[in-house]
Amino acid sequence: MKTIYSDKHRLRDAKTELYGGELVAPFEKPSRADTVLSAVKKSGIGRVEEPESFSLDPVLRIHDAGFVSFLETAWAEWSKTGYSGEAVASVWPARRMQCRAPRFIEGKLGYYALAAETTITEGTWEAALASKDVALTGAKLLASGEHGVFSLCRPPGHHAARDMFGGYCFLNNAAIATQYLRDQGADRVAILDVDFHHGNGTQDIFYERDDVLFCSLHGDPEEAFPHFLGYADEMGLGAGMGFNRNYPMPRGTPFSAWQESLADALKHISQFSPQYMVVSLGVDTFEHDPISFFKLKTEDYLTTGSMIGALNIPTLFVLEGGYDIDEVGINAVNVLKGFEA
Ligand code: Q9C
Ligand code: ZN
Repeated sequence: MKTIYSDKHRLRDAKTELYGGELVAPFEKPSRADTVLSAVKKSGIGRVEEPESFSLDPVLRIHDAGFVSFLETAWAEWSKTGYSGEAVASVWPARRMQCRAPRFIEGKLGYYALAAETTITEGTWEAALASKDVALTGAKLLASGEHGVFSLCRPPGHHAARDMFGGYCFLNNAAIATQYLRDQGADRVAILDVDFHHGNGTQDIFYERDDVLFCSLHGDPEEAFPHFLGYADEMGLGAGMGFNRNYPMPRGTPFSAWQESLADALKHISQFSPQYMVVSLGVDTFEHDPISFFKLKTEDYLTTGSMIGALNIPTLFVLEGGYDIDEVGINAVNVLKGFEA
């Protein structure tokens, strides 16, 4: 299987994340991609290729134009205010307030942010653009006949909605790749999100559609980020009713239980008979992940990959989370190896 990778991910190198009331060094950092890339190279699963550059058109099929231009100019607008920290939201259009984007950057940040842990820094936009190129290049290879491709995306994407960033995400790489596959002529695409966190952005983007089935396995939003979406009763809306499936699971969930949710999601995906599957591949389900609470072990990722592979659907793997930097590479690669076996 080919891996698509760009060094431009390094341009996303924030110094701060709001965590537990402190500004800490971000969990989502450049070394994550280094670890995954070196595990890919060591495994011998296939070549590593540079992405092609795509225009903003496939981004604008998913994201709001005002949001895209906000991301493009946010750092420049923030830095000219004279603030010395990184650009960060601190005020929101909360209940019963006006939900419209004001002129000043501080207000725009609150309007377009869904959470406060994720700052915008110099280079963030360029890295996000490269990350979507990594996803789109993978999708293009899939459309031209590859059976499996790994898009080593960084920054991740599944928390980003049509007009919101946060949870370390700016552009929704998996959603952009999915829409691209639809636009290349596929009638049905399934998205399987196995990141520890609910893929709120992806769910929201496709919630009223019956051409994209979204299934997400994640920490129960009662206890886990993003807290305000990801419940089991969110099944889709209008034409999309029945095309959204959530599998929230409690603290301490081991692979034996997680695997049952995976099997159920895969059963529904198989019944949907998609031409392509996009896997939002987060490995923050790992037992030693520093910000999550599932108990998957390294060998479980092989089983996960082989269960996904058993569907025999052309599949794009898009990297999302996974923060225990010693193991994130081997765990992600184990999914790919299991898929190919
Ligand atoms: N106490 C992804 O995995 N903060 N994003 C969690 C935990 C945000 C995760 C706080 C986690 C975002 C792509
Ligand atoms: Zn995650």
